Amino acid sequence: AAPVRLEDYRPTDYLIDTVSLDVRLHPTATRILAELAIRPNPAGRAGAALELDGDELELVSVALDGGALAPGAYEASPSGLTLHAPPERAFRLSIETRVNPTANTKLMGLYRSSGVYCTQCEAEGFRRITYFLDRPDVMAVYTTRIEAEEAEAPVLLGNGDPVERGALPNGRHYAVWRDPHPKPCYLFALVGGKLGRVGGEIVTRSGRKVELGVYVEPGKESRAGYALDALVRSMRWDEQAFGCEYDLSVFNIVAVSDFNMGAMENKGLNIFNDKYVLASPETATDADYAAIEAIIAHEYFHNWTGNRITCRDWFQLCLKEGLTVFRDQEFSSDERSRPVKRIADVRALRAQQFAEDSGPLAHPVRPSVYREINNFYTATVYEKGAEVIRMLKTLIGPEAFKAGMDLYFHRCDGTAATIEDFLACFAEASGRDLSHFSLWYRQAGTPSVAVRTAYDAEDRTLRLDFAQSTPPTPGQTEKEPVVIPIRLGLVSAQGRGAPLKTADGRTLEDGLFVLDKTADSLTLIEVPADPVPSLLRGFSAPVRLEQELGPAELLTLFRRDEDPFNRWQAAQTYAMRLMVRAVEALRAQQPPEFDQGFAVALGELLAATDDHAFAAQVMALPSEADVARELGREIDPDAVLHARKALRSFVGQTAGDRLAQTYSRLETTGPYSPDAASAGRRSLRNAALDLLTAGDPGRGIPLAQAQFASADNMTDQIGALAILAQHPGPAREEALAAFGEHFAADPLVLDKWFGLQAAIPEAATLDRVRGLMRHPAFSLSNPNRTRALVGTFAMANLSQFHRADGAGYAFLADMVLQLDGSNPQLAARLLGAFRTWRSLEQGRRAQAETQLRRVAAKEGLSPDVSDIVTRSLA
Ligand code: BAL
Ligand code: ZN
Repeated sequence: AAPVRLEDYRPTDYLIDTVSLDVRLHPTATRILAELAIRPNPAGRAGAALELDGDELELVSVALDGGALAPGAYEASPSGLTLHAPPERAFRLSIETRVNPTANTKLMGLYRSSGVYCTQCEAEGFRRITYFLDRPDVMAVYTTRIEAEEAEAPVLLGNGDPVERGALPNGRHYAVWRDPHPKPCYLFALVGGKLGRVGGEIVTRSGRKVELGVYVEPGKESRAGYALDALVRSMRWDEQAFGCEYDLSVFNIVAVSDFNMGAMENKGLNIFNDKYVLASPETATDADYAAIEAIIAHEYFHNWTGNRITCRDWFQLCLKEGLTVFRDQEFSSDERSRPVKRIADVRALRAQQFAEDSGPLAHPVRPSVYREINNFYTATVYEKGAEVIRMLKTLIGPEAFKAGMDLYFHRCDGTAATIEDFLACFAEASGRDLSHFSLWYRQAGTPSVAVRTAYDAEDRTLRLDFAQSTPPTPGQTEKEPVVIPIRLGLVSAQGRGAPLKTADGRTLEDGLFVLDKTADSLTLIEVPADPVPSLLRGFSAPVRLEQELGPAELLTLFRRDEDPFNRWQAAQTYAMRLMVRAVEALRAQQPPEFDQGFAVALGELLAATDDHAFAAQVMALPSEADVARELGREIDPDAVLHARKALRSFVGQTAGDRLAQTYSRLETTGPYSPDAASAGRRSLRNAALDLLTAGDPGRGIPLAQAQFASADNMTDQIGALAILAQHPGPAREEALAAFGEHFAADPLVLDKWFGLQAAIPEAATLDRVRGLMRHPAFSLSNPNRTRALVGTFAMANLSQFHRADGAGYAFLADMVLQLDGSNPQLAARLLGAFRTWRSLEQGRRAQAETQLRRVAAKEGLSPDVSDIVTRSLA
């Protein structure tokens, strides 16, 4: 496909004001009658042909203002419908198409998932239902009539408010839904099927009564309560935090089991991957509960940031996604622990976005060109997009940020907007020029900030010299300095934070220093002796910080920094250094050696803290992928695995007694509750057992076995199983077999079982994964199952995917090629596991390249896979 470029944007030649759909559901031959009210766009070209998008469509009939079209007046194919000379006035176009939902394995457009009809239209799925101007700046009011056999689909749901429903002859029935809010077609949805419902009600702040429904597979209603609760809290929070009120009389969520993404924000009818709806103590972990809460909130928040205000074109995807991620992060921070949420978000940002940004798939938060838009639902657009919003708030302050958001909601409501429209609101509200700041949207790559500090004991001044640089990324060899807000403070060995006075007599407001040049410096005066600069507090910018701190200084920050994020960061940096040194030792055939500083400080923390979730985050050492990224080049994943194992074992031994005490001290009784405090307690207890077992398997394995056998909740049960899985032997195999058997009929739990085995860092894992593909419960047609087994192996098992013999790469290439024919979006996602291939040592690099070239050479690749493989090899 030809590349689409931001600079080529122009308005459509026609507008579509209303869409009336009549959908007659049938498993293999669904008919869609669409009536479109079309008129020439004053901003478009007069007299132009009308070119409607289509994708694998079968045209049954087309009529203009109720009359048949002459054969030469139009041209139709599965991928488009063109009217050569449409009227130069408003007209009505009636189109009938036929589609096969059962054969739709791409899961885009209208498809069936376990017998339930559902739709996915973002980004370009509506064109798989009817011919349309399938782009977000075409906004229309939709009325949808859905008809089906009542026995097959007793529940019929659409966007907006329900208008009418009734019985029809021959066991059929229908429902009519009307959405009064103009929307782009990517927000269209319908659902039909046998579904159970959990309902609720909310009255909005202006008194609107809203009926809430969460629809799930019949029999699973008892697992839908938490999602409903999270929805109610999200709706309240958005009113209070952002002044956003819901605008229809009904809000429905439907959970389906085959879904390419996490969830979708269709207007008034969110459709979810059931993984992010269904939860019970016995089947969902604390992490699942937290993810459900965050994603329910995220999709709901889109009602304003995405739906009321949508995107002009797909280049503006971050306008809705980055902003909505920022909003869901704030919601979770308010509902749970803010520092712990920040730490978890930064971990994920570094793992996903930093990895993406340093490889061949790097792109700006707002890309300027794409070949396949489905490949841009990325960590950069979402997570870095959210970081850019966070920086904006830091730079202009919370009041101006709020005023900017209010202005945005007021000014852009009902429009398809751009990043420029968005930033203009904040420039106006704050009185600031944000043109330099906007570079964050255009420039890819993770900036590095190097800091040198010099303390003058006589003058009591501290000089900090900052320098920033951004490495080249595909298509952007030259980089400019960006605006980097650096929150900072000083920590002394005594623990008191010193005031921040600058040489010109100012106090540094909120500890904020803005680095907007290639190099700049800051001199602080009246600084007491021994200060340790605590920089980038709260991770105030998505950059790599290069700061020369010794072990004693890191421990000072770890013990005394008032900023919890930097306390955690100091511990991570300490552990990272130990592992990097261990990798170097192992590659030089030397045994790794560790000092006790980290383990001792960890022991102190465990003895003193009552913030269990925070302590658990400290105990989770940087991952193998984190270490690999830190090394940056010539990576040997086996050395990384062994270095990390050695450190975990060393810490487990050194702090063994303290870990054992922590484990027994935190035992809980009473019923399971998913609240943050209880979850924090469980996470620390499991982290303690994990490290204890790493240090002394003889001590830890029996404890893990006992916990596995007695746990009354999935967090503790899978926590124990994950520990056992790290240690080969009968204890592991017995526990895995028992778990697999017990949960054989529970797909979401079985996914955990598949995933856990795919993550075992041992040479036999690839064979185990191959064996599991023959398991009766395995199917490549279910995205969750495929992601659990194949995705976990490729994305979360560094040493085994990157086996020296290349067998991991060959396996993934086989999977990608096999999946490309049925579900190209999923295939392209999996292929993304190669994104770090150039940073590997030479042997693996060559093996990875061989497999990428094998994929690239295949005839008839989908645009999705072709795009990823081409960029990966460029
Ligand atoms: N819009 C796609 C799913 C999401 O980000 O909410
Ligand atoms: Zn979203």
